[in-house]
Amino acid sequence: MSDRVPIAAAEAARDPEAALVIVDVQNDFCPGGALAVPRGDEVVPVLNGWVEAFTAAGRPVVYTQDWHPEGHISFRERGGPWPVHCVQGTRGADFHPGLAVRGTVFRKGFDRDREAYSGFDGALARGERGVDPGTGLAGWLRERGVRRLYVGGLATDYCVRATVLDGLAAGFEVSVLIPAVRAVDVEPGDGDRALREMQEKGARLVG
Ligand code: VGL
Ligand code: ZN
Repeated sequence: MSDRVPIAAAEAARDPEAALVIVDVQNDFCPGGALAVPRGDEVVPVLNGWVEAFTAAGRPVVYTQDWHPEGHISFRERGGPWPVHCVQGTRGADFHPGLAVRGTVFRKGFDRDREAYSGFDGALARGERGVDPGTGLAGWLRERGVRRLYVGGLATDYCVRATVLDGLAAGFEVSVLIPAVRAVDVEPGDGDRALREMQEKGARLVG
């Protein structure tokens, strides 16, 4: 963990209506993982600075976690686009070991027959393996007076995109932390196109 908080993070954390949302910084999305995002691990030190700033200021920090059962509909064995990844309780589903995890976890994609890229489709993590399906992200944030979200993580063109667009649709002001996101880029340019789309729909690109 860096001992110096980047000034932008400290400034954002002074906003009493801000929260930090860290999307899917999990082993399977980092180099060596089952669905590795190129240079995905580079977001870790950047995000740790933001976690430090938000924690110090007493602002909420939320982590989303891709959390699939075996045989999930998104897996190739079921005709989906992805290799088996982020299976509940496996090392691949764990957060990157270098990530400072000091906040509240929302899990998503736990329904075997439904894809869920967005953190807003998630549910509050409960215990080692479970979720509390009654507690979703939007309500949890509103209960804490949050109106502005700072979002980083993996991957720009899938779960970051979906979380940002749902956050905007739910009425939050959303800033995307450009140094803290990386794309899968199944097709070259997917990540850049996703960022442009987020911006067109009202997100602010920062950093
Ligand atoms: C993601 C593909 C499949 C993501 C999750 O976190 O962006 N991408 N599952
Ligand atoms: Zn997934």
